[in-house]
Amino acid sequence: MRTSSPAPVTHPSEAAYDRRRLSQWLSGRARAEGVSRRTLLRLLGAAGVTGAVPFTGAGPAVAVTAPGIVKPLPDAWFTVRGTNAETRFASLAETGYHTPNERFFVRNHTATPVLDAADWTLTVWGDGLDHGSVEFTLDDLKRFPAVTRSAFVECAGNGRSLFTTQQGQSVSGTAWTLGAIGAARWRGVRLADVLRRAGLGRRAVDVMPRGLDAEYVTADGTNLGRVRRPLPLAKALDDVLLAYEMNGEPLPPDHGHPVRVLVPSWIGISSVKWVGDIQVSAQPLYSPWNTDFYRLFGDAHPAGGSAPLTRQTVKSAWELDWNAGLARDTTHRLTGRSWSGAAGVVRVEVSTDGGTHWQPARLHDASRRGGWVRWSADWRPRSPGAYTLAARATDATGRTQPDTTAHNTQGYLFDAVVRHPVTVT
Ligand SMILES: Nc1nc2c(c(=O)[nH]1)N[C@H]1C(S)=C(S)[C@@H](COP(=O)(O)O)O[C@H]1N2
Ligand SMILES: [Mo]
Repeated sequence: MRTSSPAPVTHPSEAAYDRRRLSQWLSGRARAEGVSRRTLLRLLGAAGVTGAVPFTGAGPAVAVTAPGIVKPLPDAWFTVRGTNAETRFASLAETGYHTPNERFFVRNHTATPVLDAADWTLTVWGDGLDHGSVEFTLDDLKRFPAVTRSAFVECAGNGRSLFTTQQGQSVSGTAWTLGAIGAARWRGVRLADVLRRAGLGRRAVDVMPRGLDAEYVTADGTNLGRVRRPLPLAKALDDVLLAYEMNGEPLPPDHGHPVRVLVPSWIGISSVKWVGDIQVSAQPLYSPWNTDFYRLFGDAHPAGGSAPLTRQTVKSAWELDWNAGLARDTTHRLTGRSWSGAAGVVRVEVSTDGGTHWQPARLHDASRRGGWVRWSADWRPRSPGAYTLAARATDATGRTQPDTTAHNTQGYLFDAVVRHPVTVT
């Protein structure tokens, strides 16, 4: 037997309690007067929490944190926006089709709860079941056939700031540019299989997953309860997963550990993280997330709002910083990505003169619903000055990005062609 210095002894239940206590701190349910945030984050790391998300980047050593996000947020990869972290789209040029877990954007209403998979259970309940509620552990879920699916998760508010910067309109909500999206390989089980095992009844119409993160209190002090949003049964039985792996790793804390809902092609709020229970109802269900939020309100929309939002729109983004500098008389291979929630992207056109002339971009991925397409175009600018790049995608349903998006007060589903400024020197 090899000798080594003795490992520190920690009783397992003590370690579990410490993780739970730290997670309570993360979600604002613990008092820590006199202890710095840095200290507590270090404790989280020591408890094996950030260890699940190894920091392997070429980014700078300085990692920023956002309130309640566990993983490091290096400035080269993220812009912190309140409790959220936006991926810098330009930095995706260094990544392949799938977005590495450590670079994936985070949208948290409150804070990441650090949950122990061994303690976690999923309760399926409600009057849409034939025989009362049923509880599943993670091991129970893993006994169902596993399914792997590649899909993007995109916030409904992705691109929101462009309503203001490009259209001069005011909107409420997090001022994302275009980086509130990432694509990953998700592995898990079909929600349909779990619902059927739980005794799904013929009268069920809606299914509402709910997160285990803290209750969400709005800026004006209204407690909306835990994050939850109903799904129509037809969608729940179609292609929805209960995912426990992301890009081949257990789900990281910030992305829903141990289990999240994954609703391909639909707005991000549908993909409830840290799911703890799912209500199966014989009556339609409502929550703030399908009534006051995630409908289109404003002059261009029905009084009282549109129907609840489901699929994402079509968008394109350049893998370039805003106001990037490019040398003249040099051929630049410019790259970007386009995607749509309705169908795969089949055509991308690009312009280097603000949309006067267009040429087709080369597409580097197959057109696939729920995924994006990487593209490139070569450009050799001849004279210095300010230029406006633009990219316009069309999906297999024929939907093309318009020049402007009709305003809605909460700035959802921006789909207009984005005018991206660059400077040639
Ligand atoms: N429980 C819970 N689930 C959630 C959220 C949340 O705050 N709590 N945010 C939602 C929103 S608005 C989006 S856009 C996606 C973001 O997923 P990500 O943080 O893994 O990128 O998660 C959704 N699921
Ligand atoms: Mo979102």
